[in-house]
Amino acid sequence: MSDEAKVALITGVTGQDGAYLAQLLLDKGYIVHGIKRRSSSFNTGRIENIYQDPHEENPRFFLHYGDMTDATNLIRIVQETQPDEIYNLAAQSHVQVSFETPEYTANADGIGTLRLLEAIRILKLEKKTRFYQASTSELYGLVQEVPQRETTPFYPRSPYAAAKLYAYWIVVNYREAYGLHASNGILFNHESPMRGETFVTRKITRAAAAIKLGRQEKLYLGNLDAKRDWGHAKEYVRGMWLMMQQDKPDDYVLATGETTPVRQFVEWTFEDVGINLKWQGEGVSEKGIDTATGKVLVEVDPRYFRPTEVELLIGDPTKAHEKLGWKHETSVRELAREMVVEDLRIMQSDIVTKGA
Ligand code: NDP
Ligand code: GDR
Repeated sequence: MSDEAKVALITGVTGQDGAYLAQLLLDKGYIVHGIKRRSSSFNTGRIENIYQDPHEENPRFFLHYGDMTDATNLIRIVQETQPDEIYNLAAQSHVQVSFETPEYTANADGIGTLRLLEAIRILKLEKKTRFYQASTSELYGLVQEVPQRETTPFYPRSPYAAAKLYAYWIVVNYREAYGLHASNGILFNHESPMRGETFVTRKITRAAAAIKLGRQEKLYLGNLDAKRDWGHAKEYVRGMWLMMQQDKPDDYVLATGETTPVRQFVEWTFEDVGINLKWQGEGVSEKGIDTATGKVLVEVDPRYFRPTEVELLIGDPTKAHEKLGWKHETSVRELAREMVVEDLRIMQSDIVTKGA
């Protein structure tokens, strides 16, 4: 490797993982280009701390307007930036929303991946540019094997997962057909204080903080029995980078190997704000009740049920341990605490600022 700084291009840089990855790569001395979408409201909150005014001296972080549904735009950005590594993190990433917007999800998440791969090929960057694809444990869907590993058969259960299945295989195909250094990270759920507010963990931690501060009455959730293998996003982006540093491209599971029901995550989070819950009833009638006051704080709302659900995810990260030297550090219990403590802090400072 020469002494020149490596150049990375991150799609989805304004998302949870994009923000952590951009920070990691800047810390490693990379020049980082990110693609952001035009939005009528501010959408760069997560990367505010690393944003550099282009007028500063020697900036290393650059943002470009773009969209995964716009091939000419993607080709131009790849051409202009000539990246050593592309991290394709952009996606319509909400599973439930994908049932409402299946065609858009297929376009952005599935064909969008193809557009980027084609950009590499059209620009003849096959030998220079390495490619990371944000694949997902949602590919496993309906349980075929436990724990799930790289060889477990896929059975997608949503338009999102079906779109990501196409993306997974087109990455494998371009690797085999054109010799691209292209890898799939099959990442199990990973969360953080920067997690989007409508994913279940953040929805729970925000609600627990708001209920504690008297700003919300109740939390409505869907399937409390779903089990997820939750890790910390900050650690998972390091795994992405490690995949790009290997001599040979390959596909890897990143997971903790531990699974937790949604109900348990709710209990922990409320416990961390000083509320003990007991559960009463079953199915749609199940309720979470404050043992101190008898108030119902958690209810099930079938509107959050999915037409087809993924009931159980638990990953086997042995290959990543052995080949990448990657291992998760934060337990799901610690993760829940970090998230709710941060949401409490944000809401308390909001109260002070607004006097609300
Ligand atoms: P987020 O939803 O937080 O971020 C998604 C990013 O993609 C945002 O920057 C978003 O922009 C951008 N985006 C969405 N649609 C488009 C589009 N059409 N064109 C360009 N950009 C677009 O997701 P995460 O950071 O949590 O996840 C990153 C990737 O990893 C995603 O591909 C996700 O599917 C995948 N994944 C995530 C896992 C997780 O547990 N977090 C697990 C496994 C895979 P904007 O900010 O404007 O909305
Ligand atoms: P998931 O994450 O679908 O696993 O996809 P999400 O947090 O949305 O759901 C996890 C589980 O919780 C159940 N659930 C609820 N989910 C939401 N969002 N809201 C609720 O009110 C609620 N109640 C119960 C869900 O049914 C589900 O079983 C995430 C995304 O980041 C994907 O992009 C990524 O690929 C996968 O993780 C791995």
